[in-house]
Amino acid sequence: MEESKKTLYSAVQPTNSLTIGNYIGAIKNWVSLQNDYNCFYAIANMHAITVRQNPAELRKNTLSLLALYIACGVDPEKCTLYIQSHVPAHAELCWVLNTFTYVGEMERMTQFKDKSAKHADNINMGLMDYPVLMAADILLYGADVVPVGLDQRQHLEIARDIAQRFNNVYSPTFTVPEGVYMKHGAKINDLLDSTKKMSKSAENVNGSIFLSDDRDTVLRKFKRAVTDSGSEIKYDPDNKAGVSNLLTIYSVFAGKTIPEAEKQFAGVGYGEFKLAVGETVADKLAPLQAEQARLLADKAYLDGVLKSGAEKASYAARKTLSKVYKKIGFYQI
Ligand code: ATP
Ligand code: LTN
Repeated sequence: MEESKKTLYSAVQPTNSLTIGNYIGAIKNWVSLQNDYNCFYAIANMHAITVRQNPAELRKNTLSLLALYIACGVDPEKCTLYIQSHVPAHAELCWVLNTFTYVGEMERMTQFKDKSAKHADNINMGLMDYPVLMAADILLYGADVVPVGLDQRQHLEIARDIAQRFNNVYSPTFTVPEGVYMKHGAKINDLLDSTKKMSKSAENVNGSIFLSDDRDTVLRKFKRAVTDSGSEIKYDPDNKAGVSNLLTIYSVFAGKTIPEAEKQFAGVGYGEFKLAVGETVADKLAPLQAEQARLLADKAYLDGVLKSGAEKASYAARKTLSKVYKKIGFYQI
């Protein structure tokens, strides 16, 4: 761990299988940033239980997600990879930060409103407190930057507000984090409804490409993807949302810029274009899936990564928490 490097924090919830939206909006950037920052990448299982989970599935998804991080190129030698619940300081700081957060502002959070509508039978306190736990995650490690998809921007803003509020009441304690959003790809949309973000818990699985999808499934889903009534393959998110979404996906998976992709598909029909996007994505997913499976077969290795990750994370988190406890007047022995 080099002291001169800035700190980066991010996490994904171990719910369902990840989509290419999660990959493009989050994990892919983690890999490119890991050499320049002191990185903490967590598996947010405490966030996951804000929506009811099947215990066996949650356990399985947790290890799968770790294997996926590594298969995608996140290097456990360079980064701290750990499970959120292995570091109790997250829950402890969350409690303190709760007293710096207003009920009204939590009720106004878009994700809370969306998830409350979707899970009307279980609008629990954790769902409402989700952004405060996320603030605790970030602030515990003094993160300077947080790479996430655009859907998390509101949560990041609240984390900044909470940090500033605390710093103003006491003295500078928390680093105020910056969100890092990609120019293209921070919001990959549903293949069947370009107004919605692609989500791993979408009702219609045909709108999402899962990283675990096999080749035929990938090709079939792209074949059905919505385009528009025109015929030109041009990046124009306002007027050609479906085509622009496919161009973004293609450019990321093919390692090309959007103008390069536009040039390549000039004069090509939508059918052929969608097949090319599907094939490019499927070609990239196959080795990733194979590597994930290889890693999952080596549980001792994965457990070792988690153990050392939890130790490193706990050490950093404890330091912040003890500073906070001192400032707020908790008697320490
Ligand atoms: P869920 O549907 O279960 O709420 P999700 O697909 O939104 O899950 P998260 O675990 O909430 O996934 O998000 C993990 C990361 O992926 C976050 O950084 C989030 O911003 C990013 N992300 C999620 N969906 C997209 C998307 N469609 N486009 C770009 N980034 C995304
Ligand atoms: N809420 C995030 C996952 C998450 C996270 C974090 C992201 C939990 N804690 C801290 C960045 C920083 C999501 O993507 N749904």
